[in-house]
Amino acid sequence: MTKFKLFTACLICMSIFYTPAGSALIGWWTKSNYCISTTGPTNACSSEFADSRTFSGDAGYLVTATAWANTAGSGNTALAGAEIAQYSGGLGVKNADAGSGSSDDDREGSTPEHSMDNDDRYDMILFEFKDQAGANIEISLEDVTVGWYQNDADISVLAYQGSGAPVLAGQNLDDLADKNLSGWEIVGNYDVDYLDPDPHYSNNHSVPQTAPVNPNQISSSYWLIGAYNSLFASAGCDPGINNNYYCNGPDFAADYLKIMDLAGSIVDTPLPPASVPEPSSLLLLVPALFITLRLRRQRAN
Ligand SMILES: [Ca+2]
Ligand SMILES: [Ca+2]
Ligand SMILES: [Ca+2]
Ligand SMILES: [Ca+2]
Repeated sequence: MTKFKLFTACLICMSIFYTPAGSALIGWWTKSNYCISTTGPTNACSSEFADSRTFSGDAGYLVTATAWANTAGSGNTALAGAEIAQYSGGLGVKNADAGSGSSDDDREGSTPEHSMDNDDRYDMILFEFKDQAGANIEISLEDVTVGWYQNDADISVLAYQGSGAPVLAGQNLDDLADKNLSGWEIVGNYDVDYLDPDPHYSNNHSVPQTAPVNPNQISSSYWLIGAYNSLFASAGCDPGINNNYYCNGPDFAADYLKIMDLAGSIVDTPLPPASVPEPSSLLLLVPALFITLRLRRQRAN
């Protein structure tokens, strides 16, 4: 066997034993036929408000959704859990300040504030991604689809980069914008309705609208998506999206929307070492095989 043939054989050997880890685009749908379970007041995958909802995605991957809003404290500066509802157009939020008092979130929980909105409070949904066995998996989020909105559909997206699991209860809303304080990184603010040909801001819109997000391919098991919040505007507008209402604050064009689909790539994970040799180990084998061949030749001579 010549050195060239031996080297070729080693390359073939490496190609057999080492398969580069890849990524696959996975979709999750927050629709009733993908709903697996709920917790809270209702245990049905229906439109009632619940504490959490878990959905299946492609290949059995899971996502659990919980709702949050800045309803804690006298100044509504900190986050508290909210109820999450499921509609044909996607997920909505009813926060804890729903009521008709002067300090309440008026209309919250009824149309259009049965949705995730930024009228009076900032509604948000936390998405936690897991594999089929329930272990966390890291996702690079790529698309967010809104299945229903009224008025406007702008979102703020954050990804958790801290250690352990994030604690949102009592988290100061201002601190969320500071990665050093909260562990949350601002991924960006997106105008989901930017392709909608219907410009009427007061109408209901039920044609799904999808926005590409996360151009820097940040990955996390925990994603926080909220109705647009100017606190997170330091990331700026998404380049190429031109909407006069987008960055002028939510008051002029408040956002009322339901999240229907998410799509993202699963971040590469190392292959099992027991059955698949590390590439570095294979590279070490190459000189070893040359030495073995040379010793055999010397003995033969
Ligand atoms: Ca709401
Ligand atoms: Ca509201
Ligand atoms: Ca918009
Ligand atoms: Ca808006």
